[in-house]
Amino acid sequence: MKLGLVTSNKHKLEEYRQGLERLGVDIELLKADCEEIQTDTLQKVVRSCVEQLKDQGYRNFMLDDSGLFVPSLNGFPGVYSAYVMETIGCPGMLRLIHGLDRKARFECCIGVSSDELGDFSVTGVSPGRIIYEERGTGGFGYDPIFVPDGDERTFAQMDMLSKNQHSHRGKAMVLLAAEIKRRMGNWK
Ligand code: ITT
Repeated sequence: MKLGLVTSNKHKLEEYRQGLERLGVDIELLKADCEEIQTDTLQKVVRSCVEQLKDQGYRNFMLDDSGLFVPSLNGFPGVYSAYVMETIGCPGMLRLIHGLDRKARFECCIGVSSDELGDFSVTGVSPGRIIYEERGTGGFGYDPIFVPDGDERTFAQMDMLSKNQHSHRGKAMVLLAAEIKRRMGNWK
């Protein structure tokens, strides 16, 4: 099965290829644009993008919207994670959380629109904490400051296979594979 991945982020493309190709899903980059609406959940952003792309005539594609949610900041940056990364980055996040509880979670909502499978979305969550300084050089975005529960390494200190085993995106891919199987009956 082939799905186009709509993203401007080459790291996401690599993570999806690593996670999904061994499950029999071929991922190719699909260059398309949707306007990310300002709303309160990743799921609403994803639904809106899927609809916009379908209106533009695209078919058989997937995309994700992801974010870092910090309960002691009332869930911020959450749906504003891209803006916060562009403006203050990891150093700014470390300043924002200074003196507060460091519990955090990453969420990844994947939206799919497929002739064979129909339209659906799945959401993966990775609970963890924000550490005190940046560690590691791998990955992207908030990876150097986030340690998932059950590990001592940041995502930026993991290879892609380990990140996919712990991450919000990796967990969303497991749910995606289960949903594909459910919708296709005989799909391995
Ligand atoms: P798209 O073109 O796919 O939207 P993006 O990088 O803008 O690429 P998101 O909107 O999903 O992706 O991500 C919102 C922010 O959260 C952005 O600053 C990312 O760098 C960050 N982010 C998303 N996934 C992440 C991950 O796995 N590890 C670290 N940071 C991540």
